[in-house]
Formats: sequence, structure tokens, C-alpha cells
Amino acid sequence: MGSVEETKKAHLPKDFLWGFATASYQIEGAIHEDGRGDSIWDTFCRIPGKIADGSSGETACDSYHRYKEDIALLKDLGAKAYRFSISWSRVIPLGGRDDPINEKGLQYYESVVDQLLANGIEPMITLFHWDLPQALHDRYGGFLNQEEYLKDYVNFARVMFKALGPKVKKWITYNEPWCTTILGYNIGQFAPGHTSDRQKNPVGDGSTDPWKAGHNILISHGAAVKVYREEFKPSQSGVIGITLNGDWVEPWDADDEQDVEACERKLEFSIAWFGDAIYKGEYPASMRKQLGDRLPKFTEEEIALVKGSNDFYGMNHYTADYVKHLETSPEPDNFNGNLETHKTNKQGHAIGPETQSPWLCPYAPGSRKLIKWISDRYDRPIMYVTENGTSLKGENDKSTDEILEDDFRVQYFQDYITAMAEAFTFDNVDVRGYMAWSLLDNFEWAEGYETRFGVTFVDYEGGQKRHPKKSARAIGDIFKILIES
Ligand code: PNW
Repeated sequence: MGSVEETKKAHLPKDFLWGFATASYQIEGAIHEDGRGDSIWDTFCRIPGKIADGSSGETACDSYHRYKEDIALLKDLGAKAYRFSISWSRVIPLGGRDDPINEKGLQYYESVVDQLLANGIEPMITLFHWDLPQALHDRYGGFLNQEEYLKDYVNFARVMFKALGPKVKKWITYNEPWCTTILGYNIGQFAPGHTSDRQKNPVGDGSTDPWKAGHNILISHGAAVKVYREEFKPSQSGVIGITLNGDWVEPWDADDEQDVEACERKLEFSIAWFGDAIYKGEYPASMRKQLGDRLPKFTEEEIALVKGSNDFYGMNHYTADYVKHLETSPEPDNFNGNLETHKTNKQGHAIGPETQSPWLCPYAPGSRKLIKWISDRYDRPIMYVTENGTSLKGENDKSTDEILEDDFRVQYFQDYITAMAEAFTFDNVDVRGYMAWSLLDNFEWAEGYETRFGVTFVDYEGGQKRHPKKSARAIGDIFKILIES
């Protein structure tokens, strides 16, 4: 946090956009309805042992049927915007550029957009939040096949711009490519579960595949942005960007220069991997040094697509780590810059309290520092915080009444939103919006339904009823105070 004085003076601009975020596979359910095709998450969930509670997004929050209720809730909470994602295989069940479009799938998203606008809520659409059509994975290996994948992604993006662009003015090409690539192609914890670890999967090379997949994602992002800017932006006048995730870092031993350096390297391997490509047209030198030829090189043509391809920077942020450098030379599958991350430092001090998510320990000052780090590195881009939120340790084991009193989450939002306002007020950053993760408790990927991130309790066994928690209303109150009147 800033000083007491700073915290008192922190504010946000009058037109600041705030609301809540979700993602298609995590909330929609209805996976077989109205012609939707399988995504890689549908198939991944069917493999025993991949999801903590053996669940899937089969029903999730049933938002495919309950979107009107969800939007009424957004309105009730005072949200000005709603970030949601498109299930690609709902719109193009087989995914490809020559495959049929499913009009019913498209209609669903048109209805969501219309309902939002009728309630005065601005839609912000993520084209891709991890649910790749399974058919594209089977046909040519998905992200690993640059030529085929690029054409299919651009086709999908064009279908969406054409259908919804007249009404939707904020587009996000990808959610967190770091998760798609590292968790999906190195650790194997996320679909499609590829990894070098043969105990977990017979396929995958974690030393090369994530870097190839990342390169192809970046190029397809650039190509989709080019299509938007050339074919749609002149008449639709919206903006488009990518959302990157990133945790803040502090040195494990603040007196050790090598831990301090490792912090920068960690930020480069997780954020600047994509950020430098987009804002500078190159990969960070630290990555080139460690990965050598395993990190693809941009051709001139590719640089032309990728460099300058963000109208805004979408920032997903949750937590922070202590970073300790390693003395040994990097393993081929190392993806983080040859270092260890810890939740306690050399003195045994914890960076933040525990939550239900092993990777998440709240440390709000880190969010102010990270916003500034990104803003400085990329020359003050327009920024939107596109996700921020927390789980609570043991929340799922509590009674409904207790769950609704989520004071820990209220404090989290208070601290993180204030830290963002401090960055805006004192650090010369251009942050224009904030989407809390998440509107609803939902399918938390490999953690299943045991981990809840919602500001709204979803009673999965009790007819999917929605009960706003204390944090749901607290967010509006926090913004009311911070936004200049
Ligand atoms: C983000 N990690 O994912 C996603 O965009 C959301 O879909 C998700 O529900 C939310 O954060 C909460 O987890 C992440 O292990 C998942 O470091 C895992 C990690 C980071 C982000």
C-alpha cells in the first residue's frame, strides 16, 4: 500500500469502467445443446484424475439458460461492464474456416449482448478463453500448427466481429496465453495436458511446444487485430487487445543481487514474453539467452503483424511470489527463467495469507508495482485490469450463511482496487477499467467446483440459485468512493 496520505488521496477518473468477468466454459454448461461441438476442455475433463473433484463444465452455472438472470444481477450490483468469452465450438462446432457456422450458437451471444445493452451494461468480449474446438486439435494439433491454426482463428474472429461488432466496442483476442502454453503444453495441468512428463501423458515436449504455441498465438492475435482494424474498425470504431496474466515478484533474499535479477527475469518469462513481442516486436533477451533456438524467431512479416497490435493492455492479476535464483544451469523444460518461487522469504515472512488456491496469496502493494512496471516498460499503454479476485481457504466447506459473509474477499477487493487507484493517482499510468473475477462461483478448471472465486454464491445442488455474497455489493461501494464525482 501507499502511505496513509496516498491512500486517502487515491482516486479514479469519472468515466472509469468497472464490472465483472466470466468465461464460457466456466459458466455456460449446455455443452451438447443447440449444436455445440466439443472443446479440448470437454475431452480433458473426461480423463480420470485431471479435475480435482472429477467434475466438468457440463452444467457449470447453467448460464446458457440463465443469462438473463445473470445480467439482472450485474445490473443490480451497479456494474458498468461485463467481460465474457465466446465458446468457439458453439459458434463453429468443428472450428475450421470451411466448417459450418452454428446459427443458434451465434444467436446466443447476440442475445447476451442485446440483453446487456438493454440494461446499460457495456459488453467486453474475449474471443478465446482456453476452450479450443477439439476438432482443430484432432485435425492438425491446434496451436502447434501455425499455418492452419492462424487461418482458422482469424476466420473465427471475423465471424464474431461481423456478427457482434456493430454492438460490441471492446475485444480481447486471447485470455492469458501463458496459461494456455505453460499449463497446457509444459506442466500438463490444463487442456490439452501435454507435457514431457511421461507419467502424466504419452505426448508432449515441454522444452519446445510451449514456445511454438506461444509464437503461433501471438501471430494469430496480430492477424486478427489486422483484420479488425482494416475491415471493421473504420465503421465499428471499437478497440482490441490481448489479456496477459502476471504475478508480482519480490526477491527471496533482498540483499542478494542475483535474487533481485531473477525477479526481473521472472517478469520477462511470464509477461514480457508476450508483451515485448506486441509492444517492441521482439522476445526478451533473457529468454533468448536461456532458450536459444527453442524460442522461435520472428520473420519480418510476423513482426509487422505482431508489433503494435494492442489498442490496450488487458491485465489479469491475483498474487505475488518471492523469487530465489538457482545456481544450477536451467533444465530444458524450465519455463520461468531458472528460479524458484516461494510464498515465504528468507526470513520466513509470508507474502500474504493463504487462500484455497495454492498459487494465490494476496499482496496488494504488488499490484500497484506491477501496473507501474507494465506501464513503464510499454510507454504508458491504455490498460484495463481484466481480472482480479480471490478464493477463500475452506469456503466450500462452510454453510451458505457463512459463505455469504466473505469479509476476506471484501478486504481483498478493497486493498487491490485501492492499490490500482494509487497507481492511477501517483504513478502516471493510464488504467481505465477493472473487471472483478468473478461474477459467479464457477468451474475453476483443474480445481473443479471446490474452489470458488465468485462474488455470488452459486448453489449447484440447490437449483443453481444465485446468492450475492457481501463482496458483490462491496465492489460498487469501493468504486463509488474512488471515482471522482
Ligand atoms: C485465471 N495459476 O486463471 C483465469 O483467467 C480464470 O479463468 C480463472 O478462473 C482465474 O484466473 C482464477 O484462477 C489462472 O495457476 C489459473 O497461476 C491458474 C493460474 C493463474 C491464472
